[in-house]
Amino acid sequence: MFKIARFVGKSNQLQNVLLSRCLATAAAQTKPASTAEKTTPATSEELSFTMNLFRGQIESSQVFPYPEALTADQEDTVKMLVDPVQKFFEEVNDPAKNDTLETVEEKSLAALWELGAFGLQVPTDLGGLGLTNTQYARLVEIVGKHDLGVGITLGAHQSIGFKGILLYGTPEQKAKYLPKVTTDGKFAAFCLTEPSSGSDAGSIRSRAVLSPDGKHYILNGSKIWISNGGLAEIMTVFAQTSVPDPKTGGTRDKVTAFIVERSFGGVTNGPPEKKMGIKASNTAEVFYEDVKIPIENVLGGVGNGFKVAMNILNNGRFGMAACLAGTMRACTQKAVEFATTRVQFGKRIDSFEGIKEKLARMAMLQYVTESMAYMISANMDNGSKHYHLEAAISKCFASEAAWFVCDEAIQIMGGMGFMKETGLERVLRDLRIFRIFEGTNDILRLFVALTGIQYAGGHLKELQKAFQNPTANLGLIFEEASKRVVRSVGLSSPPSMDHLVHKDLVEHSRLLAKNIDAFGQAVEMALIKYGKNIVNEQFILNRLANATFDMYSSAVVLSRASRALNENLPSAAHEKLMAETWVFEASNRVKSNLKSVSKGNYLDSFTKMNSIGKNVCEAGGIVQNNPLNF
Ligand code: MYA
Repeated sequence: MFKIARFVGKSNQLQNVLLSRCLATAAAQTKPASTAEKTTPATSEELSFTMNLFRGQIESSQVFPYPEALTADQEDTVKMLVDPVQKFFEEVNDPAKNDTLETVEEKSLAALWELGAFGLQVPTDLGGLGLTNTQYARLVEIVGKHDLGVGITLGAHQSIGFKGILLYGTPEQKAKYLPKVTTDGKFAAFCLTEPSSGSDAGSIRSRAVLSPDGKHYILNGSKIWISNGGLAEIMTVFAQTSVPDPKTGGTRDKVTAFIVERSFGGVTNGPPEKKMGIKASNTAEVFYEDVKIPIENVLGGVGNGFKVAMNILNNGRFGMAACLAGTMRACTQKAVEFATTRVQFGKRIDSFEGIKEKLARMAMLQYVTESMAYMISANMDNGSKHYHLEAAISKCFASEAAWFVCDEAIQIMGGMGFMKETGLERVLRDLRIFRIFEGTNDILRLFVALTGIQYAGGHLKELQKAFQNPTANLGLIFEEASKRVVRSVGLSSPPSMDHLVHKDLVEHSRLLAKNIDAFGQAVEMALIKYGKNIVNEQFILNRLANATFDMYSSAVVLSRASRALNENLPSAAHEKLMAETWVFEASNRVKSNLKSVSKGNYLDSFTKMNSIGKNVCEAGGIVQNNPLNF
């Protein structure tokens, strides 16, 4: 997995030579200069904040200032929708009943179709509400506040089920299918995962073979754990197809995406799966037996299916953060209602510091998640193509934050929190899957780290190339060499973010700037040390990924709190407190993660954990007997 290795620098030796030459050249030619204002734009078109962290650079355009996303008209439209959606959840839908029945009640589904909730982003001329990502986020937040089972039914349908048609469909495909999934009551599903292919999405075995007359593909295979799999009439299905291989002159397998109608025949499904949570949503196995798919139903081009699948997932991930920001709002509200009325030891329990700390952490995690969700949706609305790493971070962050927040809400409520009638046990069960589906958080951490490292490796390669023709590349070599000399004599200062944040947050922005500088150096050292083998160093990669989560989240909240202060919002002082506290703690976590990827005793403990894991596997479980030895 992760063939990214091929992009990373060629050999350790080569890079060492390169760097020492850099130093020698610079020492001979320049005196130390400050890098304080260094915010060099990315050398490629890459505008992602997170991607540039891997080069130790601040690419601020997508983060500062906090993006304004809605025009006045768009704001009015979404405001008109907020009330009916809220009312639906308060008056029509019963999440506890849906959970017990293990299905969304018919009256709720009917009301959701009536509201247009199944086609939120479908263009209005095709029957949808034509919402932007930000408008969608605002409504999805309400869904997350009330019923995650309904959320998955809606999300599996439009966030991934027919998203491919929106993103890659031809005008004919859009005209034919989008009205069906928006106004005609036909459910959609995204069919990727197979029994032998979960995280390794490229290894699917379902196969579509072109018919001899070239008019159809014949699809055979099966998919598991498909959300809406038992309901869907329209499916985005991924299968291997044989494509010409220009390298060999023969053919090779590549994934292609297809729009499959149940009505084509040969499509069946298993019974609804019995699950821990999101029971109200339908999850089923789907089987394809000699399904005849017209060639017009190829989506996004033959052989492009892997990219189609990845980009559908990339495009929908911010929705999870928006949804879970709503869930965290609801959990926090429940905990606060309890804490501010419950008396123990003669005092309301919200007066105890232990409870205050819990509530503070819950509030900060909600703030970070919400800020990320709306920042990413705004960037997407503003036409950004550089949000994939941020979307992956938001998915991981939101799913872990929501789990923590719900768990702490239960803890604050004590025995009451554990009772079914409180409603939090259902939310906790529902939340568990969010760390697993749409790309496990473990895989997405590796995706973030390796994609960033590939980008940093690209920079080292540019330098290698520059050395092949130094006279033509003096500028690049000189800049890089100066940076290294300055660093080596301890005179460097991190790139400045002072001008990006409100003056009251400058001090905290400097903590982040220092982190970014140190992170860039740590990535470079890791590349030099491990070369292309970095892809196998998952202890290191996970810690680098965690550091990016902390740096991106810090930048996001500094940006949002700066906006609150600049606009003098009623919550500005509170937002400032949250941003300062978050950045301070996040900065310490970054330092600790960076220490652990370079210091011998940490690395030694990774080696030991490697052995412990191996021993446990070899023993088939826990290795030692209990202390009684029987
Ligand atoms: S659906 C099932 C979800 N499944 C997954 O997410 C699978 C996870 N696996 C992967 O993502 C990939 O297999 C990984 C790559 C990442 C492991 N964007 O050699 P490679 C490019 C763009 O590294 P592999 C579900 O759960 C890469 O650059 N491009 O690939 C439903 C390279 O390109 P090139 C990407 O080692 C749940 C090429 O692909 C990406 O095989 C229901 C090959 O790369 C990417 N991300 O593995 C949820 N990754 O060749 C309901 C790779 O050009 C929704 N590439 O260099 C709920 C919503 C919320 C509620 C809403 C309420 C309304």
